[in-house]
Amino acid sequence: MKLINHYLLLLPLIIFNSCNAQKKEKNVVSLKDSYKKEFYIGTALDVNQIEEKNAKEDSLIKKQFNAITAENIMKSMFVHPSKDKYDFAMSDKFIAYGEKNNMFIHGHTLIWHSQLAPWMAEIKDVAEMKAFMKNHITTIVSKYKGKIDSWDVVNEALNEDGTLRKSVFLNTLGEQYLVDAFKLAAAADPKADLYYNDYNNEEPAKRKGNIDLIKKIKEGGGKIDGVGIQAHWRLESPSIETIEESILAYSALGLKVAFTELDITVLPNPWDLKGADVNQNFEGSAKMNPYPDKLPDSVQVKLAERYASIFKLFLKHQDKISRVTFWGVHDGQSWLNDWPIKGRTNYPLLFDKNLKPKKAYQNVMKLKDTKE
Ligand code: 9MR
Repeated sequence: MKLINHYLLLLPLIIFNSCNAQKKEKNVVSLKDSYKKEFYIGTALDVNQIEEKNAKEDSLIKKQFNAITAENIMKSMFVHPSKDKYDFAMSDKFIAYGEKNNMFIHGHTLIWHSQLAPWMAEIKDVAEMKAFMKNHITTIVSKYKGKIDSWDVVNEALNEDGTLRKSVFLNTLGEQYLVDAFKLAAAADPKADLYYNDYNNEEPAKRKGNIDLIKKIKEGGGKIDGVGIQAHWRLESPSIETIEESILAYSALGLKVAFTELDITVLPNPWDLKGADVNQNFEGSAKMNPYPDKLPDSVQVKLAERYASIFKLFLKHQDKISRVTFWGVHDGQSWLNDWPIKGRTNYPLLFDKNLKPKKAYQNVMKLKDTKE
């Protein structure tokens, strides 16, 4: 009897606790849920992630992100390794992953001077290059028609001064290759959003070149829907003002703006060092790899503040921004551990190598009212 009485006394507390737990569970939000009204939150996936090799990573990806880009496997050297051979085994898995998880699927990339199959780099003849472009773009875009939501049709066609980069495409077809690429992609899937994607295209000179390029594509009759600013950024640069000017300038052309490969390096860049010899070998240099074991709190805070000011700007212009994609899920997989110097330990993303959310994650989440 006594026991039952005790239980009755405790009952309100038990009910209160369980309601609270439920409430807490409801409030456990993610990046994708917090930003669902503003823009997609994406990540780049490597082969192991596409193949769901690590259950913990997989559940983090599904919980936090609603858009995916293949970090490497859709590049031409992988999907079109020889003239008469396409290999879609991995890209089919990538698409299946996105479909299964109701994710926005971005295609990266159709026409890029880098990671080309060796046979493509050898094309010198105009007719042969035209035939290549038609076959390559039409085959890939048609195969995933209605499945891939947006494409990087052309990637990194500009030099830093805004002029057109010399490439096998420019050398054979001249600047018309840009218009042709967008026309071919639109013909193969009229509903997919078509993007031009580049790095440093928020910087004034390159931005101006990018604007001219977009105008050329439009004047030539190509359909272009958006511009991808890759956003491989640093703690101190580019400035928020420069990024804002770019969002405004590109959207003034009627284009969507996507941040397609966001990460922020916290490591020194040897090319910033006065008098540093570019050809010097920095591998294994302690000065160039200052945080091999742990990121000091002071830098962690700087990174978090940098992410907060960037996302504050993104929120301000959310009506112009379609997607913000991080270039990787966690620090351990980032390409920045190997560039521009191999074998360093970098900390550019929101999750650390053990998949723990960093202070930068908390800051990005804090900007949103997470109780909605
Ligand atoms: O992250 C990618 C890395 O694994 C590859 O080795 C590299 C090869 O060029 O490409 C990296 O991704 C690049 C992207 O495809 C285009 N923009 C720059 C990215 C970082 O280099």
